[in-house]
Amino acid sequence: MVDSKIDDIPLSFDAQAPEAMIKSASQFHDAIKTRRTVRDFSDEKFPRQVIEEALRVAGTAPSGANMQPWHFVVVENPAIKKEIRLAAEQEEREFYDRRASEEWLDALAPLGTDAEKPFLETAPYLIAIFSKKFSFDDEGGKQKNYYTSESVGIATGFLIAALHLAGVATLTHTPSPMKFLNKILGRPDSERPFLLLVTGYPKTDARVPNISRFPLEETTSFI
Ligand code: IYR
Repeated sequence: MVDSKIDDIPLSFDAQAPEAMIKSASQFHDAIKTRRTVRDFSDEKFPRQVIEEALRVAGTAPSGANMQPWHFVVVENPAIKKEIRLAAEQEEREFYDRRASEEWLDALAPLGTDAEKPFLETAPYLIAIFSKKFSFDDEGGKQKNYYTSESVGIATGFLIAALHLAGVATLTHTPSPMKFLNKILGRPDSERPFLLLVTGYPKTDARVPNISRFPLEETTSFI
């Protein structure tokens, strides 16, 4: 049976004058453009509420049929972080020594990454992001989700932006395959690991590759 339509309510929307719109967009650009992927983390802790609030931001993302097909596991426990590090490094060794093509390794060479992932233990919180292929309704009925990668990708973008604005550095880490996360974190097979977000303060004097972003003209056409 098709559910009946949900009630509608008035939209809460703050319209801005054109100049204010440009200023808001530009202020957000200024705030977000300083985000860099960090690989050297300090072990300094910060309140869990920061993570909670950023996850609330992620939860506002649009999703296919509003199914909100994501699950986040925040890992603070050192023993579990260690388990994740060991499993990730095992996959990464396979990747760097065998699975990765020469072309892929060449593309990674400028970043200087390798199979060692100490940040998985150093950083105070790891956020494992899962995408849910299915959700379950109140009666336990299985419901297929749509556009899960798009939805979870957008939510992850919101999360990274919220953490950055709150002064938290992140690393989007994708050991491949990541199935070990289901086992270590006790998540069901209906959930697929999407990525592992490493969060914390950067180490003092952390350095990042000297890279730049494409200018708008290169990525965008106006017709
Ligand atoms: N997952 C590996 C390899 C890696 C792949 C890409 I694409 C990157 O931008 C960075 C790393 C690793 O984490 O080392």
